[in-house]
Amino acid sequence: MPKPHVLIFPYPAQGHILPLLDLTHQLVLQGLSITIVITPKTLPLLHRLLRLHPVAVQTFILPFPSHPKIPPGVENVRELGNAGNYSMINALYKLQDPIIQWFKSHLSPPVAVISDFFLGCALDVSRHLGIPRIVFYSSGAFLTSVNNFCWQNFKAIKDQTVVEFPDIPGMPSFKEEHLPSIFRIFRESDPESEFVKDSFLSNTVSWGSIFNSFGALEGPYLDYLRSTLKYPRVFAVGPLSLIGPDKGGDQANQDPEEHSDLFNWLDGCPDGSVLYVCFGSQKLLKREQMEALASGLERSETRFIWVVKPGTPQQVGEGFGAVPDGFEDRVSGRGLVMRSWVPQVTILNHRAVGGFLSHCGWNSVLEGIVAGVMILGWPMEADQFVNAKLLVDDKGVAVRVCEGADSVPDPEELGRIISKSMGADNGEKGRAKALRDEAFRSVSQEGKSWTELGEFVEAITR
Ligand code: BUP
Repeated sequence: MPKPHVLIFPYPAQGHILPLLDLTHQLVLQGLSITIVITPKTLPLLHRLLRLHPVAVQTFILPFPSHPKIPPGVENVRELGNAGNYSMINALYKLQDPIIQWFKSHLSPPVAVISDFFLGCALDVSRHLGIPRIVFYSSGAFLTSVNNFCWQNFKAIKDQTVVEFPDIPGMPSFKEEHLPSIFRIFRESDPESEFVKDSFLSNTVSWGSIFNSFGALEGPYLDYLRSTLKYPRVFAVGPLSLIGPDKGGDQANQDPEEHSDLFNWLDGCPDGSVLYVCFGSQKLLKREQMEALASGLERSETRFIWVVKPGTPQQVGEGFGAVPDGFEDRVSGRGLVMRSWVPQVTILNHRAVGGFLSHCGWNSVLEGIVAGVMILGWPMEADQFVNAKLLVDDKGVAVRVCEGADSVPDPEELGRIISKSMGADNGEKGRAKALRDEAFRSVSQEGKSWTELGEFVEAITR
């Protein structure tokens, strides 16, 4: 008998795709055959998965559809910035016709489609084809609860400066500027916005939902979604990096020799003494922020690794990512500035790392949790304020050090917070370790994430 066939439709942002590939790997191990819809420039991200599963995973490569706001040759969000999400969602909607034609001519067509939560348009495809659509959330249930409420009540909350969530048990209120950016842009009456709103609302009426999260992290919010979505089929199967092909996401592509200096240095540091500083793959700090952070790190007298991504020539010209002159000499021996892509997961799991100063992107959040390190949060945009609220106010595994994409922290205060939280055996550190243990328990054979993954596979192949 042929294996049940599932279609996967990812969104072209690295943070969305990598966890979906981790999930795909598991679905193959559980007996499914997979086709991934992909555009040419995104294909390289799939190479490792295709090497591991040359037969069970196929690709359906489609040319990236033209869009007036997306320059030719651009096929991912990184090159467009967060503001490009609307155009990207709109452009990808045009892929539905070739998908429908492909499905109709397939000898063993898919029994279900799993698509990213930014691609609600896949609901139209699935209805047309008479198969279930499952929403894949590379993010969490806390964020989704906030998002769903905002999209469903956008008229009522349109002019509010503080938004309350009376229906969501335990949910704190949010300042308007801390709502997810994808929703906030919507209120600026972009002509593409109606379509994006419909796309997000499609998620609330799809057949089922899969979250890269786990019960011990977001139990009440997962339950809330089970009780409010049209269909209560909500499966929390994370952290997916722990069940992905190499238990560490993209790290397998790294050459261990490439960062030998960094790891030699870490090997010589005492346990838990190093702060790892990284703001994700997209954000570059402006000159004033770089100066304040450098000064804060210097004053903290704490060991650190600071990842500073190289900017474009224009960004460099404008001072983005500029490490202050003399800084590296002054902190020599105590701190490292890294100007290349580093193996974040491996660093976070080194025994010498005791804290993570992060922008609170969901992948970084989960990687920090899995490593059991306390997070020092500086949320800047997108979903990061919401994620930080979950970590700081709900779970107590993080400390907030600054907020906002343009904010410049007070160096003295920053240094004091870093030094205090890294130095003390505080509650955040203990709770972070307990949450790490829960994460590992979830993906063990008796754990909830593992069980829910099995339930999902059974439900779509029944
Ligand atoms: Br920079 C950097 N090494 O040097 P988030 C990042 N990463 O492994 P973002 C490295 O990129 P979105 C580096 O481990 C994490 O998996 C890191 O994802 C990895 O933030 C990922 O945290 C960063 O979700 O993505 O990049 O802002 O906007 O999609 O959330």
